Amino acid sequence: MASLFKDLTKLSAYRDRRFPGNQEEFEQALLASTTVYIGNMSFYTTEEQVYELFTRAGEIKKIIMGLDKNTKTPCGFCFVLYYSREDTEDAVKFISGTILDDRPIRVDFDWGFQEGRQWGRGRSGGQVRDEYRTDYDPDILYLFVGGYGKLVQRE
Ligand code: GTA
Repeated sequence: MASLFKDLTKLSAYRDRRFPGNQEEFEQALLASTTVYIGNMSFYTTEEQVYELFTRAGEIKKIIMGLDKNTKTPCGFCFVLYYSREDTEDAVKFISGTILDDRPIRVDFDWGFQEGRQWGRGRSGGQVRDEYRTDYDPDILYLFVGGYGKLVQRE
């Protein structure tokens, strides 16, 4: 099947500042990659739930849950590694925007998983984006400790 993702501008709006290469190498990695990033997940979504949804796009090689680097608990993102590029593109095309645990998830091409990328990079341990969040999320209780937004999801 011909790729629908030849236009680089449609590949991903995200640029990983820690990618070890230039912009061209980053774009080439995105075009060839069989890894997707999933964002806007509930902190309570399990690896089994991710498997059940993402296996609809194709056979999964590995799932890596994103974890808060301090608490070592899920913090709202994960990586899914497929065997084939076609399945990777199908995950972005058909699964992005669907609801998982009451949240519309975002599926993005990723340049490839490396050890260390499973940890949130925010100063409070979770994701950077959560520290800038101003909108109210009924599933999340905001506590402000030491000037940085610390997020705790309600039981
Ligand atoms: N493929 O969209 C993504 C994506 N995101 C958002 C994170 N990852 C992603 N991968 C893909 N697509 O491995 C990956 C990261 C890492 C892991 C955790 O998830 O590569 P993180 O979310 O904690 O940290 O990553 P990241 O990605 O470094 O943060 P982000 O959002 O890009 O922030 C970059 C810079 O912008 C920072 O300097 C931050 O201070 C600033 N920033 C971010 N959001 C805002 C905002 N709302 N307002 C102002 N500045 C902001």
